[in-house]
Amino acid sequence: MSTPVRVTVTGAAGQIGYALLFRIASGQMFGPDTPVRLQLLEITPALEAVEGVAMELEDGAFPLLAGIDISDDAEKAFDGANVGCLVGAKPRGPGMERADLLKDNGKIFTGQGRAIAASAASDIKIAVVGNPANTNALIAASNADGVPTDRFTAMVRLDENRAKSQLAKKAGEPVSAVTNLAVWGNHSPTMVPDFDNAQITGRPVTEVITDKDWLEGEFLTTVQQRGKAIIDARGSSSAASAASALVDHVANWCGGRPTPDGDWVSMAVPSDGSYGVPEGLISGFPVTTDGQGGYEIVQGLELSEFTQNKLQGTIDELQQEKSAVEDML
Ligand code: NAX
Repeated sequence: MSTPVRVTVTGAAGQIGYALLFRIASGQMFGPDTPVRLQLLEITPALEAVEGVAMELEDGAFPLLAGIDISDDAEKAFDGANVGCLVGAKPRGPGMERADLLKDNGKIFTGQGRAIAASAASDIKIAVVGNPANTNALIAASNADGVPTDRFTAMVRLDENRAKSQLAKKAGEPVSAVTNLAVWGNHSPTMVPDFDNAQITGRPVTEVITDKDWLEGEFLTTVQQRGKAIIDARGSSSAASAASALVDHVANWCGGRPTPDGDWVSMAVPSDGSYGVPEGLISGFPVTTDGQGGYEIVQGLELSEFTQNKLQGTIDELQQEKSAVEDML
């Protein structure tokens, strides 16, 4: 057996944590031959709850689970970590403005950025889920002196998976037939699922689904509003699907499951200026991954005027979020 991958999961006692940890322990994130050590970070009042989750993990008797550490101290939780899943964040409370949420959660990510720089392994890779995910990733990256910025990513994979499943349903095809689906921009209702470049059974989506009004209307709004629809139906926010998307994100990036040839996946990564996204913003892009920690933004895609306009809207939002937290960068 190889050396265990050390995975820090923040917000480990939360809903997503509960759906995520068992998937990691069972080998779905890093493959069936890679042991994992889980390093769980929670706030002090949630430590007892996280102890309970750890007991259940033990009771799973997972052959790949090499150990579990629990802490409310970020430096300890990131000690020697190879991968960080930054899930923990405060939910938006009643009457709370988005700007307040940005500031409140921003403070969490300045501290965790510093802790990552201080104690994580030199190959650390970070996937941020806690909202507002893109801007939180930017804050963490800005506070992690000495850690290359391209190690900080945010999750838009749930949006990709949601978009794929809507297209598959409409086309009457299995979801595996939908490929090359990028989600551009922010993980928020301004996100842009790119049907211009996506394919179904190897053909352009726009050839298979000729109902342009549906693509530009219902499809887009269903994907953008899916989180709210789930809260309305379930009474709490998406958790298992978010955990599943995070498994996909990390597995493709550094868990030994590279992007298949000719396909791409969506990750929010620091922009290099591609497609007019200002350099440094952490934005959803189509990327190819090697499964070993490398990724590249796919170049040369053509965007329709419709998609280009939507992309500008989500970029504007990312820039506004960045301005609101400028003092934390
Ligand atoms: P929960 O409220 O169930 O869990 C959050 C956990 O984070 C709690 O246990 C809390 O104690 C912990 N926490 C708070 N501050 C912390 C800190 N400083 N250090 C460590 N832990 C801390 O929320 P859950 O449903 O698990 O969602 C977690 C985050 O994911 C939320 O911000 C949510 O908005 C976000 N989401 C992001 C998605 C994405 O696609 N990027 C989709 C799903 C989800 O909505």
